[in-house]
Amino acid sequence: MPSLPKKTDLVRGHADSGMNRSAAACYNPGLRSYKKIPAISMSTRQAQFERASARIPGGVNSPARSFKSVGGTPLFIESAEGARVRDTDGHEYIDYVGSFGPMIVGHAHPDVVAAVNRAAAAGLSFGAPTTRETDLAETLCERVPSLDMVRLVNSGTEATMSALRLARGFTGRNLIVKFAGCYHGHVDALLVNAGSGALTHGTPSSPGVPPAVVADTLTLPYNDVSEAFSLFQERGDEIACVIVEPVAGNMNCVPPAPGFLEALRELCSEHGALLIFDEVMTGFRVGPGCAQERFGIEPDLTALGKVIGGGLPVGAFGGRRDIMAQLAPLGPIYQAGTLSGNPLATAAGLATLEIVGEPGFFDTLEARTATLLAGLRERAEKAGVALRTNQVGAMFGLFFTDAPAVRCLDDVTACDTERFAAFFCAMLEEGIYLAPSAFEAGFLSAAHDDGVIEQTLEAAERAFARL
Ligand code: KE4
Repeated sequence: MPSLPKKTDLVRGHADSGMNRSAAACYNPGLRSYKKIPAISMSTRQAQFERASARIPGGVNSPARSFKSVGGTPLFIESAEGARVRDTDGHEYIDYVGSFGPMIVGHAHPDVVAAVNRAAAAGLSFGAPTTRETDLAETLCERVPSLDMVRLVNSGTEATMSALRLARGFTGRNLIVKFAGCYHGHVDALLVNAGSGALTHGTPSSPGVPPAVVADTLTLPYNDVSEAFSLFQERGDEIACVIVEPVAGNMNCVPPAPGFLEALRELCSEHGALLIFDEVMTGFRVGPGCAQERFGIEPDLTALGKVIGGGLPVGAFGGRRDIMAQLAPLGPIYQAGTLSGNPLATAAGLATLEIVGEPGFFDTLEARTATLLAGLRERAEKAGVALRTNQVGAMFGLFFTDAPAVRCLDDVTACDTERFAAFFCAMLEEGIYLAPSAFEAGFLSAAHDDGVIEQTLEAAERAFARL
């Protein structure tokens, strides 16, 4: 076992490593401009990354946080508030990652923190039902059009994995249909042509997944109705379910083409397959009733996560009562979880959903997102940089391409990911933290006010000039 650096070594290392990397911008929100400070030694971050990497594969607990595809060392976050995160070097960044979606009301929102503190003081976990779980279940069923019943779990992956099992058990069929570039968590059966980290690291189909497990997983191009139609014509009576991100957010942000979701709904109904909307990312991100309300499509099952936990581990899956009634202990299809419906996580989720339920919440966020993207396009054009943007609600995508549109995985992979990496690094040095991958969507929060958007655009002007 190699001798691991002791904490004291690391601290000393920081002090005298002399390892200076590029100057990191540091800005004081009060100053409306950035104050370049002398080159900051990057060794703190580097030392922390090396320490983490000694015990955690790749130094991260999720590949999406790695800076592998954009270069450099991940930020280690010390704290966050509103629209900003602060790293362990004391640098502040305007944050467009938002924990990859959950932090839509802003970091450390006082109402959410207070709700979690109150819950914590009453006990952390009981392994028994609590009324707060019922409160959350009722809230989700009231707001999400297709939900008659819902089961709470601890992550989006658990939600999609359970929904798949339920669909296969309910229909007695095995075939699953998914779409290239869509990511539904690291479920074995769905790690085929997956998006997000699986795409960023160029391993859309992960080793360790036995061929037999994915033999029943069929992948179609996103937004391609004719391919879906042909598959159903050929094998419709074998298909248990179609699982789709109603707005793809894991090959960066790709909206559904007009008629795409409607076609999937019709095909599933016609052939007795279940339509599963994976709304882990779009849930309470693209509107108060999720994507299914925005697009007027009722899936048979829905997977949720992220926002419904407000930053704590909550996932959920739900849908038609006749399907959900097949779940243990009511029915024979098994699913379980020690911490499912956890008291703190449900407190954070309920407090968050209360805020996003306020009148106009999503209209304001959608308008601000549009303002941000219009400003970015304008400044990119001024700098002679080919930039396309996609937006649905308060999620967006940036694509360095002069193609007329970005509608599927092939369009996304044809974009200039090198230029994205350069833009990411330039923006980071200007104090703006984008998702560290050309295949991840960006997210606004309620704390991204007009001043934050303006600061972002000023930073982008400088960053585009450096590309
Ligand atoms: P989790 O198991 O990470 O909570 O959720 C999996 C999942 C399922 N479905 C969709 C549509 C998702 O976007 C996700 C997770 N999204 C990624 C971001 N692209 C989470 C970030 C990460 O993996 O660290």
